[in-house]
Amino acid sequence: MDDVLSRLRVVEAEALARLQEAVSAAHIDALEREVLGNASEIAAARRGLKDLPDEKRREVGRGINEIVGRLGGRFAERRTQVAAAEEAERLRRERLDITLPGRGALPGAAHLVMQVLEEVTDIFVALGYTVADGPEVETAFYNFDALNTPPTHPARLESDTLYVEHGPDPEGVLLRTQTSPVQARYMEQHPPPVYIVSPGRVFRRDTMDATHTPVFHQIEGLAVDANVTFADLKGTLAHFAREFFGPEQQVRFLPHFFPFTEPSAEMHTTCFACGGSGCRVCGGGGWIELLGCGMVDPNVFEAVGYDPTAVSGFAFGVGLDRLAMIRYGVPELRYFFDPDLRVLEQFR
Ligand code: 2NL
Repeated sequence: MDDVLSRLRVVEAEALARLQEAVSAAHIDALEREVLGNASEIAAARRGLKDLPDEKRREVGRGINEIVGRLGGRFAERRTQVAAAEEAERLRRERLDITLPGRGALPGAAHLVMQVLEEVTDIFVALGYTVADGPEVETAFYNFDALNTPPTHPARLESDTLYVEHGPDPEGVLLRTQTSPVQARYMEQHPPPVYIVSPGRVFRRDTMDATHTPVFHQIEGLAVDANVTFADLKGTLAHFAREFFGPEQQVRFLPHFFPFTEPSAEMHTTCFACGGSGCRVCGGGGWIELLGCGMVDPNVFEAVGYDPTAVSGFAFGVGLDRLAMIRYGVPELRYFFDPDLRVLEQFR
């Protein structure tokens, strides 16, 4: 019966050799079932013990136990090794090289119209003006009535103004067509003196073409104080033209009409491209129309609760999209509303 144990030692040696080759927990489990499970030679030898004489049974039994004990130890050892190797492999596979430079977001930039908006705002802030803000959805009162624009004025037609369905009056609520309502609200809330600019988005019912978009941007300014004169208007707006286009700028004022100012004027400035001799930028005339302006109509002061005999003021409005087009030679207003990076990237 010695041959039982010598056979099992061969089984043990083979099992240990194959255990060395096992490279996964699954391999080891399968090998363990094969070598130590119910169908194994070792299990069969155990079952055969009962047929051996006492003396022999003890000897072979001890031998089997030793073999099974050694194998158990080696299986446990190998399991630890394989688990460590699997963990090392997982760490290698999942390794992140945090020393690689990141992909980094591309630096963005303010839209060109917003750059111009801020630049113009800053020119007036430097003169002591305050920036005022207000709603884009307005009432007809602040957008028109308070600004001396009569109910019959063509600007109020549905063909020109975008109305919002809200409340009983179909023409009571609208998208502001200018930022003047901000200034009317401001005067209502603050006693004079007032020195404010109101930059922002405005809306008109225009079909889009090279020079019209239903959404555009404007900055308006308002100065109200005792004894503000047209001379103050001219000095302030000439300063603006020189700050924005350069110190050599000349300006001229041409009579015009706005409902909210009297007298009213258009301000032109000498062409920054040709200096006034005439070129493609100014259309050959040497002058560029920059803005509309005038002395605040007394009716506007009445509407906001100011005493028109105690104060006077000037106001102006500049189209910012147009200003950006002129200065940067953008041929189409529509480019400003196009997310084309070839346009936007030029103005970082
Ligand atoms: C233009 C003309 C203008 C004003 C806007 C104004 C505001 C108040 C009172 C009086 Cl609260 N006037 N704003 C005055 C004259 C012209 O804008 O062509 N804008 C693009």
